Amino acid sequence: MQSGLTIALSKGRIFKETLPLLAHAGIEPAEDPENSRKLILPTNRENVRLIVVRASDVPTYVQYGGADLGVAGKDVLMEHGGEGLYEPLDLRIARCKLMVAGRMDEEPLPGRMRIATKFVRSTRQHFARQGRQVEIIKLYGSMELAPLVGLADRIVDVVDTGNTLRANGLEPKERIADISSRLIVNRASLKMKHRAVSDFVHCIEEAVNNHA
Ligand code: PRT
Ligand code: MG
Repeated sequence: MQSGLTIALSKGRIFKETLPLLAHAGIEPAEDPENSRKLILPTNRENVRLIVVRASDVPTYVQYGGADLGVAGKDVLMEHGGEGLYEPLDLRIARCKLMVAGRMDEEPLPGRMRIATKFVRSTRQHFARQGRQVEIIKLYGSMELAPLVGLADRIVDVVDTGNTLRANGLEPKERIADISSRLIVNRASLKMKHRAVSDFVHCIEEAVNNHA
């Protein structure tokens, strides 16, 4: 893999929406990760392989050189902090919004709200910018439950259609950021494998513009 490229992706929407962009660059995975237990997927290109990791682990793999490149949501990148990463492209896929949400039948809020979220860093920044004091409760999933059982006053989560909020009697209250997925590159790979990386980035950029 000296001159080859390793690309980190997560299963699900990011994988599905990245596939057409990879196809434009002439890259097709040899197997479908949804039906495979393999974590390293060879492709039709001898010098390109994909690794399948948790969405929130993609920046970490790329930061430490476990992968040369990766695709990660801006929500995930904001939490990671972006150290050691170069972010050359907005892929405009897996779009959603980072929102503050609360109950439709919300009671008057206390002076110091409790916010349940897995997006601790973005939440802290958002409320600090507004000069509002909040207590942040870290969760790893199913945030929508927290305001229903009195664990928190509100939540911060990514929202697409809003169906999950509605199904749980919640509604969006404030928008924190528009989110899309980004191509990220390991800074050392950018230097050491400059030709391969920049050719790949240009191909993907072309694909993004064609899809627009
Ligand atoms: O599942 P895991 O814990 O490994 O990670 P993950 O949930 O972050 O991964 P994944 O694959 O679900 O999401 C990858 C990226 O897709 C995220 O980092 C976001 O940038 C982006 N994305 C786009 C979304 C959504 N849309 C989205 N709707 N990520 C999550 N959701 C969730 C949302 O929070 C809600 O619970 O999907 C649910 C349905 O959304 P609604 O609003 O359409 O009902
Ligand atoms: Mg998920």
